[in-house]
Amino acid sequence: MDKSPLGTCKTTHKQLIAWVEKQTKLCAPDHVFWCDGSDEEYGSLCDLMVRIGTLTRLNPQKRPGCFLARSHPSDVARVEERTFICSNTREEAGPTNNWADPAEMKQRMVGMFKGSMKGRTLYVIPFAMGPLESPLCKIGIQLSDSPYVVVNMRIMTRMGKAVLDKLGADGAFIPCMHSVGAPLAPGQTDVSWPCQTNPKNKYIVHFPEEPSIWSYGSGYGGNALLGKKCLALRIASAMARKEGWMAEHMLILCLTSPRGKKHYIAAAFPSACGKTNLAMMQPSLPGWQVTCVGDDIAWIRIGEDGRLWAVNPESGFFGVAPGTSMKSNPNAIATFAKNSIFTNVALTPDGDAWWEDSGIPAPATAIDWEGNPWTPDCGRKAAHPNSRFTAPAAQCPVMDPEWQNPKGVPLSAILFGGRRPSTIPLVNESFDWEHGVFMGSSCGSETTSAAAGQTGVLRRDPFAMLPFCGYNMDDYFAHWLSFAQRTDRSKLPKIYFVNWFRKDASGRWLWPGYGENSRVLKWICERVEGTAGAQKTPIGNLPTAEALDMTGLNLPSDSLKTLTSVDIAGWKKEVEDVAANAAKFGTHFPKALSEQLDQLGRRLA
Ligand code: SAT
Ligand code: MN
Repeated sequence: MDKSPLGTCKTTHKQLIAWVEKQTKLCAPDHVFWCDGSDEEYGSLCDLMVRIGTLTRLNPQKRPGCFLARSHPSDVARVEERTFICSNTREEAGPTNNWADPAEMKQRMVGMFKGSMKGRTLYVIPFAMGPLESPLCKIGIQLSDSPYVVVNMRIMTRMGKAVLDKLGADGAFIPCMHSVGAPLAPGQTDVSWPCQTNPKNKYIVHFPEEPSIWSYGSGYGGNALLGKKCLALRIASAMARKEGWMAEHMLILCLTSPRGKKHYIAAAFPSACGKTNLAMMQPSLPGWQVTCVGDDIAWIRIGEDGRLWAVNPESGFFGVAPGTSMKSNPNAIATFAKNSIFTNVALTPDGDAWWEDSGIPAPATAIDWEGNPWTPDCGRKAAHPNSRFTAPAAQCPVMDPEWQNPKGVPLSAILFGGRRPSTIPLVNESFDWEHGVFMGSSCGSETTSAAAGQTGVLRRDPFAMLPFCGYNMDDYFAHWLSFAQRTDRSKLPKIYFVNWFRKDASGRWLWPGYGENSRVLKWICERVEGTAGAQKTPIGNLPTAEALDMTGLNLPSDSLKTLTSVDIAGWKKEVEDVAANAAKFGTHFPKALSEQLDQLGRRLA
């Protein structure tokens, strides 16, 4: 067999070449393919995957350039119990991360990767997180035996030749190892979605000290597209702490008023809580406009002017399909109309993608996400609840003109939120930075299908970073608090807690959400400008009845009252729950946050 490298990409980077050679010996693939990131390469890899059954081409009349992938039924979400932060000590990983001794884990990983790519091709994927000219840009090289990963990385990151060019002969890169863990014996026929089917054999491992990433056994989403959660959040958060910036699980949007005034807002919500919908929302308020900078990750640093500036390190969207409709997110619908990859959605008889709550009536028959015949009355979902679209950001009709600005965009406000059916008001403004950091630290949400495990139970997810913080969460809180000393605090964005998911006693939504959330964003921007009214309450500043623009929305006045008042009894319980959760943190949980909790308790008494 000819084992000379495939692909056209060239590098003079000796250390990179040596590393690829070393890992090739370890993984023993049949071929090595250096990815250049070109259209041709993308197209031929998609063709290859159509031939081997990994992808199904969707009807080009309906969805040009689009494909459907069906994963193995055991490989549908991130696996948090199998995710490890291997810092030098357990203490550095902190009480909320799985820790393993780095030397032992490295040895185990080397053992698992030995021969893991037999019968397959090892793809060398050079990728950049952040615009290449940005001071925050980080380069990774992912080695993967999954062509599905290559084409998804091409959409989600800046990938290929330009990255090797930027790296030059001696630039720094973060090594990212990935194998689906399914070597082929000679003559063995492949399956359409190779992976390790036993969850115990999956490993998503981070070595923040090196730094490096080793992911084994899964081909799905955040487990396998290593630029995203692994590099841009877990590894980056650890780097950011050392270097004085922040890597956050946040969307970034710009709200423009009818008079043309712009405010950039970053918002942290746990996975599958509507970040993508908010990031590219179509405001219901006439004349107001939302433009999108990013939908999942924000890298934030202090600019020369003392303000916080945010960059989206990604270049695509990996969004949840079910629930995405013309009503919930018309701009996403336009974004994935072409050149997109759908994973674990249903296939209609006319060759299109379909999912629950798409606003499109269910087809009379379909092929479900597992590849089985499906009818609307069969009692099963056609699409997996965590089925996804991968779509290029550049195709979003409302991308902000500054979305690739290497400097980023200046933040006026930061939002935290989650799915909270009771107690938490529609919007709550923090009194100051420390109170805002406390809000972020007590963030909680009902669990969703984005992670394996039970859904619909309240889980505290501080800053929506619990699964994504690459170091001790106590130190992470302290890092956030430190920004009040790192810059002039009057330059810091104002912090808010929002909740679109409040329900009444009979379980009905109290707030219509989606485009109507622009009313809340408008109030926030007017607060930043100092023109909107608020009432000071024990929990924070809430909008007064007149301050929220409710024109054109027929919301029962009872609902508005519930959404904007303080449920004292509920909040007392909330304080107890937050206190119980704070007790789970470690020995260096910042005193400033315990004080915030005490003060809140006293204000409610
Ligand atoms: O981590 S994924 O990229 O699979 C999606 C998410 O959980 O936000
Ligand atoms: Mn996310």
